[in-house]
Amino acid sequence: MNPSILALCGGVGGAKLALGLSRTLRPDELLIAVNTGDDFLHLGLHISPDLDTVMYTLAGAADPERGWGLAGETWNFMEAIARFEGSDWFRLGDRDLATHVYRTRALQQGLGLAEVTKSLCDAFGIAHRVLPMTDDPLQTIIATDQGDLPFQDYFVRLDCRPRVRSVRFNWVEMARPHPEFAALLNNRELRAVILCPSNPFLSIDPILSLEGVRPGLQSSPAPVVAVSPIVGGKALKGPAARTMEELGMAPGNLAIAEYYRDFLDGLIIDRIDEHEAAAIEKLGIKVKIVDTVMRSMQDRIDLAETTLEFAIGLTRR
Ligand code: FO1
Repeated sequence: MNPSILALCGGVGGAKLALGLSRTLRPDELLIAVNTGDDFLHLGLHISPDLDTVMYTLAGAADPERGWGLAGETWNFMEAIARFEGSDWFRLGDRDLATHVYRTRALQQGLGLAEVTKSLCDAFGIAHRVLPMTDDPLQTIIATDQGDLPFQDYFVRLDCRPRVRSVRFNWVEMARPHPEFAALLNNRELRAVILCPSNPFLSIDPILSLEGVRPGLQSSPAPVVAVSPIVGGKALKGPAARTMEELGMAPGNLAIAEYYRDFLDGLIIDRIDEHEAAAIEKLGIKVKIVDTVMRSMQDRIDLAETTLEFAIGLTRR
């Protein structure tokens, strides 16, 4: 395997584009590096929400309404565990449970997260390479007006209600990007890097914070293109726009472009945000204006094709 396209991805929003990319590129052409800052131990199980979401989405097995978890899920385990106070805020479906049990046991037996993810992908019939950003522990912590919260406590248990003051990544000094991810980032044959439409501060930033990743993006000969998760000043999914406000930024594509400006060559924004294009281009970042809302499978494929064409056509600054 010698992929030439690298995608960085978080959960539900990003996974839609990852699916489009997987329908556009051969398995040997694409590597998807996935955020693991949301991972946590819950009820004794190692949960990797973004890896699960990308995996289930690529397998065509994700629940289409929620975007996370499996379609056709049943919730007997959840109903049973709800008897024990405080155990049911994070919903694990009966079938989904098998993934977490398998992963937890394999990790306990000494396998790395990437190896376990490969076995899970094989079992789900996914030929494309889905890789955790790191095999090492790294935990996204949201500092809020209600104290420091691990990601899932902030996101699911408290439904993003606490005001975000800052975000940090525990153990980032010790964590290393997965060697396959690091090698591709530094490979001169790399043709493009795509930042999927995931939350820049909560889902992409953990990946960028790993040693060598941001410098690698700056010095790579491959163009780097992001698809914005913000449409009309709002996030399509999740709290990205609110997070931006709470972190003191104006929620919009310009602030995202500024945040990525040290390595970004191109930003894809929605037609509704066309008015932002000129200010973004002033930063030296090319803008492509398209429909970024992915409703159908064809939308996912079209956006993936447009993104690849745009990226490969760009020259690095
Ligand atoms: N998201 C929710 O909003 N509520 C849940 O109960 C929930 C359970 C869950 C279980 C397994 C899994 O892989 C993902 C799950 N998610 C749930 C999604 C997840 O917490 C978030 O979408 C991501 O962490 C954000 O990228």
